[in-house]
Amino acid sequence: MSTTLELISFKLCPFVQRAVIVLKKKNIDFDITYIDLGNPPEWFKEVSPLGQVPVLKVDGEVLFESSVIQEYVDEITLPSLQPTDPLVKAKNRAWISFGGEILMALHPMVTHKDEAVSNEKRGVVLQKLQQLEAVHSGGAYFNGEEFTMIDAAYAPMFMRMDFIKNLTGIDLLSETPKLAKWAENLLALECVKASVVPELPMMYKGMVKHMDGYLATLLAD
Ligand SMILES: N[C@@H](CCC(=O)N[C@@H](CS)C(=O)NCC(=O)O)C(=O)O
Repeated sequence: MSTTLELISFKLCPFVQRAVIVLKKKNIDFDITYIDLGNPPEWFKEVSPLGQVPVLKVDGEVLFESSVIQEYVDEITLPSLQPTDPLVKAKNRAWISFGGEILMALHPMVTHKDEAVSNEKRGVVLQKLQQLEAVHSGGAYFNGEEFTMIDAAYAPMFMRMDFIKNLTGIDLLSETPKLAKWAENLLALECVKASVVPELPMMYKGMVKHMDGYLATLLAD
């Protein structure tokens, strides 16, 4: 493939990780440029329409939004990670978007200083996980025994839930056995393990400490 791909990343970002998993799964060569979202460089403000990562530069052209990047990366190489049935594919897209909402509730659960607000967000996360459990196939992956795009989209969320469990003892998947098994399967995959920097668990803990929210009070040390 002669197309040049450059992914603009922030090491802690789960949305960037969605794109990286697809790139790794499909063995596509790409460059990665890390920025500090707390202090983004001027060039990033010009390049990223929403000021967000991920951004994928394709021969200099800008793509943004993790799901769009995932789909583009999938479409330029075979075999596709998308389900072939258009209805299944469309429903998966909707549930991928739903996963973004869970991630959005997870962040304030981790970082909010107020215990009541953090617990309320935990309730939102748990309720959404129940909804997800209800539509999961019960197989190794979301749709069954085959890894598809939606699996790449959810793995970063499960990785963060695993960090939270290890750091605080809060097991968000204890009431959703299908999701717990799915998470275990995803986190064991090479394309998932290789999608983050090795120091991510330490960085995540550092972020929890730095944000100094309610969850920081639950850290083991
Ligand atoms: N809907 C976007 C969400 C991306 C997103 O929220 N990225 C965060 C980092 S994890 C970000 O860039 N935040 C900076 C900001 O919003 O100013 C996607 O799926 O790509």
